[in-house]
Amino acid sequence: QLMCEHLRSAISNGELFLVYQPIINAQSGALYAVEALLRWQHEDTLIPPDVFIPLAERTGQMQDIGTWVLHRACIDAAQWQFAENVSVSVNVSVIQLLDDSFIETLERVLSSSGLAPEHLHLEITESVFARNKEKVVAQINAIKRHGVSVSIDDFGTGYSSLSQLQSLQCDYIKIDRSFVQNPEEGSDTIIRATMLIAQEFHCRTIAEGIETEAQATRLTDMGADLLQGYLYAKPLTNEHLLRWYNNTQ
Ligand code: G
Ligand code: G
Ligand code: MN
Ligand code: NA
Repeated sequence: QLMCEHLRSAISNGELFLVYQPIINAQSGALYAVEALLRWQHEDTLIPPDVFIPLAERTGQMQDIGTWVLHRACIDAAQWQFAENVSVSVNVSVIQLLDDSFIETLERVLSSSGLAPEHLHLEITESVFARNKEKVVAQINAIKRHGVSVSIDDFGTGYSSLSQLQSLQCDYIKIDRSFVQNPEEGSDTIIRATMLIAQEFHCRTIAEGIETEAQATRLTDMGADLLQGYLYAKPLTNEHLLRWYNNTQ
């Protein structure tokens, strides 16, 4: 309860900030996009998003926080000058996605930041399809009409059936790090099946949680288009992202 009240003042107290994790082209090694990840610095404690995002969702704070994230990420991305054509990928909670004002918020954020819509990707976890499927598909279509791309996050861990994917028209499928980091035969099968699904629906694939060269090679050989993980970079502040770019690219 106390934490819930503290979270209510986190935006106005300037306690929220974003870090950015590079997403790399598997073939060229070039920076392709960055994923924005939210952090909450409350007094001396850095509270992880797995803790406060569910709290925000339960206590009616997710819309405000989600709008803050979208706005901050688009403003930062619009000002990046270290590379052209680098997109920002923002996680969107199902609470935001199902909100009737979400598309208006998206339009407002795009126009006030000046970010080109093709440089914004929205990450939606696969489990959203367990909820109000028609509404989810309608919202995704509206997002795409605005020229913004859609990624399905944590793929393989949720509830999508193939028929749901068909009505969905996503641009990217993110292969969950549990499959990337688990070299058992079962995860190989799931990754191969995911590659076939992606090909069939014209989605590009992003392998998450790449920590070793062996994982990078395995996923690239299996057909991953893009790679993300500690091997390339941990999530970085905006300032450190620029430094990382200058040192590595
Ligand atoms: O960055 P980290 O690995 O600690 O993130 C943990 C979880 O929190 C991930 O599932 C990630 O998708 C989620 N998360 C991080 N930032 C955001 C955000 O801005 N919005 C939403 N909805 N989820 C986020
Ligand atoms: O659910 P989502 O994919 O949005 O969550 C991304 C989370 O994964 C972030 O919290 C990020 O910090 C974490 N992450 C990113 N790269 C790696 C990695 O290489 N290894 C591990 N263990 N976690 C990672
Ligand atoms: Mn994500
Ligand atoms: Na994920």
